[in-house]
Amino acid sequence: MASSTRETMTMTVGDFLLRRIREAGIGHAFGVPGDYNLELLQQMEDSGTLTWMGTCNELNASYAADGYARLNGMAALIVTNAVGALSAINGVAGSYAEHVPVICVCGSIPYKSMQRGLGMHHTMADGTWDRFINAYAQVTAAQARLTTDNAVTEIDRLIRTAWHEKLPVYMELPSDIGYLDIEVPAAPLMLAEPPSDPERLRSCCAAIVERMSQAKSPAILVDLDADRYGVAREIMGLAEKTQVPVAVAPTAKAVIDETFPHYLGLYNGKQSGPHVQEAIENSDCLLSIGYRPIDLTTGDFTGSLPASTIRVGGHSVDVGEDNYQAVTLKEVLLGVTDAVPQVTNRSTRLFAPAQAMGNHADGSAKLTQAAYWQAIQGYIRARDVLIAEDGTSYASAGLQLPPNCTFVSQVIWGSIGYSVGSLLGTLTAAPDRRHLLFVGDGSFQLTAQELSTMLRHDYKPVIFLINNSGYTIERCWLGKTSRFNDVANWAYADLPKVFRPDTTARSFVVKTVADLEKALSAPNDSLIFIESIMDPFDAPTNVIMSGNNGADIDYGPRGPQHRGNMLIRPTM
Ligand SMILES: Cc1ncc(C[n+]2csc(CCOP(=O)(O)OP(=O)(O)O)c2C)c(N)n1
Ligand SMILES: [Mg+2]
Repeated sequence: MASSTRETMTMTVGDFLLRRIREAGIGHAFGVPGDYNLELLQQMEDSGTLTWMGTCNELNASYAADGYARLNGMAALIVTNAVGALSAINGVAGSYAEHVPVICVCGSIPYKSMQRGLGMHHTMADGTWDRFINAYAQVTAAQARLTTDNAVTEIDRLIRTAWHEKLPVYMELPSDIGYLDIEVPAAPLMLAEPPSDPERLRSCCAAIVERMSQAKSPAILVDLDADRYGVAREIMGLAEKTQVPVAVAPTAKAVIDETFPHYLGLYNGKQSGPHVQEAIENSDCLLSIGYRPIDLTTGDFTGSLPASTIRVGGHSVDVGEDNYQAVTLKEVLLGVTDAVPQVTNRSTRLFAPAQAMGNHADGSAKLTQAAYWQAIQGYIRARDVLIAEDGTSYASAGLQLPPNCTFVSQVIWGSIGYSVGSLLGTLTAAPDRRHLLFVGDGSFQLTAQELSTMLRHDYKPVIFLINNSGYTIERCWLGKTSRFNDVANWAYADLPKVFRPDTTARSFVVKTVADLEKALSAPNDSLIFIESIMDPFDAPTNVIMSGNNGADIDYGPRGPQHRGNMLIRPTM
């Protein structure tokens, strides 16, 4: 029987919180237990509301939650007071930068201790309790300390804020109230965009349609909000009807199907293909969706959008002097598509699709970055989930992806080690898809333990690890031969066996093209770990260029990069 919205029921604070998280479409929670959250974890285990995904540390849990949310829409992270919360804060800040809605629940010190001023462990022992919620105020969209009185309103407010803003939120659950009964709504949480203001929507769509209909060279530029607000299909519908080319920022790779006939490619200032830069920067009607330029997505500030760009955000639009509030991204796209005249005579395919990869020369030759990416291009299948780490592994952004692939990377926040934790999250969110991780030795060392959690759950990703004896991307920036860019050499491919002695994982150490081809032919019936040995000074040209430019931006004209042989330079 459908319950009216007024009906209430009795439930504990903790059970209600878990119920609401489940109703938000989240099936798992990542984190590490601690005495201040154990009672909540016990409620989770007793009720079976969520599946617990214990991780080796909270930083990895925060990355896993981020990866999970990118595929699932939202995620939950459960940590303990201060020590857990602060370990997770880097990952949560990354979720903020990258617009990923993660609900962080921190089991905190009991109210009794706050009221009596008792010194507690996991605090500064000075009777304070506000420091960590204040720290989280810097990196989340909303925060609350739950009470039996505010739990019903605050839990819903925070979950709705995360969903609506596509940003993380933080709530503290003092450990002595989680099992107290409160009256809660019987009706489930409904997450839905409020409809746009009808007049603003009409006027906004009319203004965009007018501009588009008059334009000679309209184009669309897509950033990651298109993914977070789930409007890729609507964008492609508009592009199809108007035959308008669509480029994506590096932060939105694969959000638009790369085989879509109107797909142009990645827009990254001067580092874009010339046809992409031309189509975007000289467009007389550019529609940008959630665009947020930074150094790494503008070819180091070598590109700029036309002044007349129409800027469409999640809930507002700028067209020339006019600003439209209370218009949702999806309704704007649908409204424009509906009203805009159909176009049939614009040239449809604006660039030649990539050539099929030919056979490279000598199978016994030492593996190079060029040969590596060429071989991997042939390995990618439709529906793969690719997770790309910072470093030379980010060259995976240059792969041409077949339909329905997902590309996960932390282009803006760029915290190395992210990809390994994130992979645990993507695997958990989409267990029926194939997941490929591209990571370097240096980055892997930050979060390597999470491989054990993947093996524990019998996950079967393919892990491509480049062992180039250190931080090659940093050598392109500064310190080509400096000791600070070296790392310890691990037996990476042996780790599955270390982390799970009875593992059936297939491990390969690859030194030549032929070795790599053999590893790539292994069946995907188990975790595959491919460690590729490469030269420390071998890097894709765009990684080298980006590092060289980055050094000039970071250190200026008097910087040490100008001394001889201080950084890897392109070999022309
Ligand atoms: C948490 C964090 N610490 C430091 C950095 C700086 N950093 C960016 S890339 C990188 C090196 C990556 O090395 P590796 O993963 O081995 O990649 P490759 O050698 O293939 O370039 C470092 C140290 C960072 N981005 N994040
Ligand atoms: Mg490396």
